Amino acid sequence: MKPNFTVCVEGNIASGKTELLDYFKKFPSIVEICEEPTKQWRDIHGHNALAKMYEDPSRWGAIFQSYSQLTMTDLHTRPHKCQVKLMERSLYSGRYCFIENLHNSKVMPDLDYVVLNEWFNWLTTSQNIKVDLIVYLRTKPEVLLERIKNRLRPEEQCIPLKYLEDLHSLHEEWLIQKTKFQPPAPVLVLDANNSIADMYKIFEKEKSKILCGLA
Ligand code: DGT
Repeated sequence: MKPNFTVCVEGNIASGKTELLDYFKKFPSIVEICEEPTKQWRDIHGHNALAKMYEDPSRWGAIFQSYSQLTMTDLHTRPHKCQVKLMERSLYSGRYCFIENLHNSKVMPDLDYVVLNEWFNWLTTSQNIKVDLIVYLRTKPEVLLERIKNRLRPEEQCIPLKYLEDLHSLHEEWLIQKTKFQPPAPVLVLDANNSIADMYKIFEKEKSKILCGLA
């Protein structure tokens, strides 16, 4: 057993990452939960960067991704409080899924893309961004759209199916096909199309793998 084990939960928008983190809150002596810093993204000195990014991604996409990289790096580099650090997403999904998608869809100019990429390369090589396991919550885009409609987060109500399909393809290319980008750690794939009750059963079954045999 490595003394400090970092697990990143990855998956498209509304794939159930929060439910997985909630399930593992019942092991507080073993697991430290690092939620995605969406609160910071919604209120940076009074500005809602997340809402701006959805309203006008060509204007605000790069600055949003820049702030997202900063806040994720902060989470990655915080010293471990427990043996397992369980993180919601990572610097990697920001770069390989979200930044890549903004650029592929011609919303992000080449210059913004290459500068963000330079930052990403520097951060991942010079900082302690260690990942030991990725848990991929694999979900059909149609299922995600239904969940997004039902949870009624104001920023997300404009999300079309195409956006979820594009992000889905990028998660698949990165974590399943492993073509353009390599995952930074082994990948455990969970079928996340199920109801919350069934997802909890899956988390129970897989908990030992996710916690490196500690529970
Ligand atoms: P969950 O628990 O699986 O339902 O997870 P969510 O949907 O609460 O969390 P997540 O990470 O999929 O995204 C929260 C919101 O932030 C969602 O509207 C997508 C957006 N978001 C997260 N990371 C990025 C990013 O790097 N770039 C962009 N453009 N948006 C992002």
